Amino acid sequence: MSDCLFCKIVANEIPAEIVYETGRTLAFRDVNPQAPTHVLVIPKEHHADAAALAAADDGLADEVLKSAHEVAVLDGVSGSGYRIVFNTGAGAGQTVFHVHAHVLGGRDLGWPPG
Ligand code: DGP
Repeated sequence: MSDCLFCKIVANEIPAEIVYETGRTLAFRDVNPQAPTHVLVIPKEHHADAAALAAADDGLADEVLKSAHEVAVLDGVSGSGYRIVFNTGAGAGQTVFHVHAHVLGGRDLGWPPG
């Protein structure tokens, strides 16, 4: 999508600190980190939110989840515990409508989240 921020990151039109990539996914550091590890994992293909990604039903959601875990391993937080969050819909705080998993770790993570 031409007006999508994260599609522009996939297309290399906007810079990002990329930490992991597969054929169909990309992981890059959040510009406004909320934890020592705060990485966004996206499918390169545009889907607006987690519901749309799930509906695609072609294994892409699995690949995003596997990439999120791989990011936690690469960043050294898989042993201490980490959180994978999909804000889904404006009411849940989603501001960029290209589905993304937040991978958060490296500090104590409270529950419930705000
Ligand atoms: P959400 O609120 O769940 O839609 O999260 C969107 C996240 O995207 C937010 O944590 C900040 C991050 N973000 C917004 N613009 C950019 C950008 O241009 N580059 C990067 N790396 N992250 C961005």
